[in-house]
Amino acid sequence: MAQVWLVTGASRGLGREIARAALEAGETVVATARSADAVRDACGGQHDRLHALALDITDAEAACSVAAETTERFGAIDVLVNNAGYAELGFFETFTDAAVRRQFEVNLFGTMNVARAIAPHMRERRSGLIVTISSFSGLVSSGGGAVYSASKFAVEGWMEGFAQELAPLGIRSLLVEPGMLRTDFMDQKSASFGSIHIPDYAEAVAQYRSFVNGANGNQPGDPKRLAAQIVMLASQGEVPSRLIFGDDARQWAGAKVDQLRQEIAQSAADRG
Ligand code: NJP
Repeated sequence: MAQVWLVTGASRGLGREIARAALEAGETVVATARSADAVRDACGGQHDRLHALALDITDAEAACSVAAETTERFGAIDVLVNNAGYAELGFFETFTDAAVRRQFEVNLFGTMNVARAIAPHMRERRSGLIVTISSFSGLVSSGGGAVYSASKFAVEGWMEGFAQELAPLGIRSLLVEPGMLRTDFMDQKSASFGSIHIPDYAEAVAQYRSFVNGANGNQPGDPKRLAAQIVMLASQGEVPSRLIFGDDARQWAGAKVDQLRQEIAQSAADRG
């Protein structure tokens, strides 16, 4: 029997590919983004198993309405893909407080809003899968990515614990850490950049901006491949707790683990 998927951020990028891949696999897909029309256009027009709804994930009430509408219409939500997100790119001190808060409002609190709206329906049925699109930047941070990483580290910490709370109730969780994917993520359509000019950082910021401009559209990761892998994993009884997607993500994550091991050993040695 077809499963019911609910995907956030399905108007573009990875969310669109996940919605399309789930449709191709025969599932019923409730695909959302801030404009339902944009979602419909992105995911294949008038497909009879596609239901496009407007959802700004920062609106907790709207998330509850989408969850209620979906369960009333289809009886269940089998798979939630908490995918919507964006990046504030640049050096920390070049961001206003409002920009940093906006980053958390979407990537952390928005993602929590959707999980909070849907988890009760999954708990009631003692069944469901929550796929959370985090990032390699949720495991590793670097200059220029401090604010985005802070929001994704928070997603990792929240979901790593929440997954353990859900597991005894029959709800499975998958945290996904993609490397750099060819989507709109680094484009001005999606990304925001620090607006405060600080001469001490000017040269480094200029270099960072030119890295982002060069990388935009040339990222190594194929969102279609990741989408196919997520749909395949969701069809299995057991899902891993993490999917680290792409050679780049696996290298960065591995280097972080090596560095932590060295620091743990050094800390033990320093204790004497
Ligand atoms: O980005 P993009 P991706 N409420 O810009 C939606 C993570 N990630 O597909 O603007 C509801 O093509 C937006 O919809 P709208 C990344 O952090 C990426 O790459 O309303 N939706 C659009 O559909 C994010 O969590 C890379 O039309 C909101 C979508 O989000 C996920 O992958 C690497 C919204 C963004 O599409 C998907 O990003 C990585 C809101 N308030 C992790 N704000 C990468 N691409 O390199 C935005 O490690 N959206």
